[in-house]
Amino acid sequence: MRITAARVIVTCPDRNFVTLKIETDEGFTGVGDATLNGRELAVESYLRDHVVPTLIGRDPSRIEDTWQYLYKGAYWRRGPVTMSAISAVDQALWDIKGKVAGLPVYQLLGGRSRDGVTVYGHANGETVDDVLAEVGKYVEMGYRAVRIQSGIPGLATTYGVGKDKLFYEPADAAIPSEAVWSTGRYLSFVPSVFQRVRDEFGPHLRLLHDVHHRLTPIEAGRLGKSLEPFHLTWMEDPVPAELQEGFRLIRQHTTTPIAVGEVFNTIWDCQQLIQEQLIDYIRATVVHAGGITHLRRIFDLAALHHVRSGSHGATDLSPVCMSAALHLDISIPNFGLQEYMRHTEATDAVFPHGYHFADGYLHPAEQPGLGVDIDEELAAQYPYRPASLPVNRLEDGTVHSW
Ligand code: EZ4
Ligand code: CO
Repeated sequence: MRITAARVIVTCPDRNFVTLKIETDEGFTGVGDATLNGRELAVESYLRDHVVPTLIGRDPSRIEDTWQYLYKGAYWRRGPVTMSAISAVDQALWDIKGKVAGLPVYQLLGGRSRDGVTVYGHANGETVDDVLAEVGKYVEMGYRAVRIQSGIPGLATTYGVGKDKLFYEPADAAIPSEAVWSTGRYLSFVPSVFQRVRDEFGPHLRLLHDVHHRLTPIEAGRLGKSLEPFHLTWMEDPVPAELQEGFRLIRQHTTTPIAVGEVFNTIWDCQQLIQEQLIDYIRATVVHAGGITHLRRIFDLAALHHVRSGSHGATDLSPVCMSAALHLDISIPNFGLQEYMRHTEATDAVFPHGYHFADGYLHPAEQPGLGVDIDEELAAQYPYRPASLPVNRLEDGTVHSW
């Protein structure tokens, strides 16, 4: 079998998505997500201008070889643009392999290790009362785990707290909007939010919180310690993670579990974090970390060191990525938790998929391959709209990290 064509499709059904579709001479097709929030067109060009011409005539069954060819052959290794592009090819080839075999991809990965993929939803609110109402809705829908984000008194807006509920989208303007951040106000307020959630929902609902890289290690240690009475499942992205050994300091100060890695794109970004057991959950996901082939390698390293998976699953990861993630989640031995921010109806219509939510779990598609496709005619009705993630500043105007 040979690859005869590959197309990069950019569409904006309520947000931008980049999708690769590969065709073969035997009629099998495969899809891969290549969306990089706020930098979509860079990946589109990388694929269209540099990758697609090398795919034509290639044997689609050679997944590992194609991965190595694209990773090593480019000379310039790693980085989110490169790795999202490689990921898209990898997903599409796994999709094709599954269709050829007549099996869902999770069967090719060793079959089920569990009955369902436990997911968490996002309960966001401007006030704690709003947050409590949102948590109630998720509990009602059957969720077993909920991420808690609240507006902070004295701050006009807070990243992670959106107006939309089930599908919050932080990329809101062509030129980045700007927000003001105060670590002091944040650190003194957050424990009171969790106190109210535990008072109302009891000890058994799994709770999470995302710090979005905004603290220093010692501040993160203080936050983790102050949240210990509320026994979170995880505290996410407490500090920027370029400095992997920085996590040692957080570890010395708190037993609150740590999750990190939604911005990681290779195993080299988390090798030390995993090998020194400085984290509990690795949040790398299929689209940004080199596809099923590379992410499985990360999860295998994690399994050796008692680290479990906790893949990113916000709305900017398309239903194609979510489909691929679920095949990995259901099959690996060290699955932890999967983020699941639902997509809008328009997005779901452009990407018909076979996975479904029931009773707090997502279940991967049972169709051969990934069990997801792109409706190209519908996609063409939603042209690209420039949208960037916002920039964060301290009260004195200093640019601060997410
Ligand atoms: O900021 O997906 O855990 N989820 C998150 C998300 C990310 C966006 C970035 O594109 O942190 O809201
Ligand atoms: Co996050």
